[in-house]
Amino acid sequence: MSIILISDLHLDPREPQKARILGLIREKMGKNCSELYILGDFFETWIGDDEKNELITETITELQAWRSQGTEIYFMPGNRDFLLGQAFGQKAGFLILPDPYKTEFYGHPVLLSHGDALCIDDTAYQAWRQKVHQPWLQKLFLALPLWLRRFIAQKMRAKSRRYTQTADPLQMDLNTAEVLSWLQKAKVDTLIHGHTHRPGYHLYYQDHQAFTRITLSDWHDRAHGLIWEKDGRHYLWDLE
Ligand code: LP5
Ligand code: MN
Repeated sequence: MSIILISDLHLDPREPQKARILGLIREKMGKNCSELYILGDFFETWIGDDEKNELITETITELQAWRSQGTEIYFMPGNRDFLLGQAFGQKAGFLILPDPYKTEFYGHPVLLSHGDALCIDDTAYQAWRQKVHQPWLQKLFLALPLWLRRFIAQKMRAKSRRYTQTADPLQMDLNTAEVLSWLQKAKVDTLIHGHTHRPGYHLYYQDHQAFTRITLSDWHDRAHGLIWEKDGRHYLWDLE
């Protein structure tokens, strides 16, 4: 048995084939997967649980298929789909996790996060994050008609695209001191996150203790994730 972690699929109604890859993974590895963790930015944007399109319907069907194979699904919101709520969680059959979330994989404590809250050097982003996490503003946004929400989300995406093309990549990465502080506070040695689209293992050593930060990849060109085996081995994989 194993646990699978994925993030940053950015499922988009304009690219329906991406949702189908989830089906391929299920056929290949689903039977041995007891838990599937989706660590944010599952959707390109999420403007409310009342949005309807073919991609959303297909995704619900696909996640139900995972569940009927015996996989528990956990979802943590990212910076694109933080408006995803209980209504959709219930339809899709997953549990929504807070960020960060501490759990154990076969006895090994791990901390899970989307990762954006740890990018504290990106002050423009953190200012925006603080604003859009205010409950009153979210309530106001969710009360707008769908066409207007779609329009605003498009504008936000365009602004973000312009910003990320010119901002310093180092400044947009996770801040190491903040990562270590989260890990020490949670009393765990391993952080697993997405968001930066820079997959890899980062090792740190502080106060006579080793820490690992595992970064998941996005699904820009193909499916990626992390497999955590029952015997404690874990590795990043690519689905060709
Ligand atoms: O997402 P990505 O990878 O491109 O970049 C992120 C940061 N950007 C964002 C913004 C999102 O992409 C926008 C998603 C829309 C969600 C759906 C609608 C929800 C509305 C909620 C209202 C309550 O997260 C980017 C980081 C980067 O990661 C790396 O960490 O740098 O941060 C920025 O781009 C900073 C910008 O300053 C963000 C400003 C965008 C909003 C501008 C307002 C436009 C309003 C238009 C109104 C008509
Ligand atoms: Mn993200």
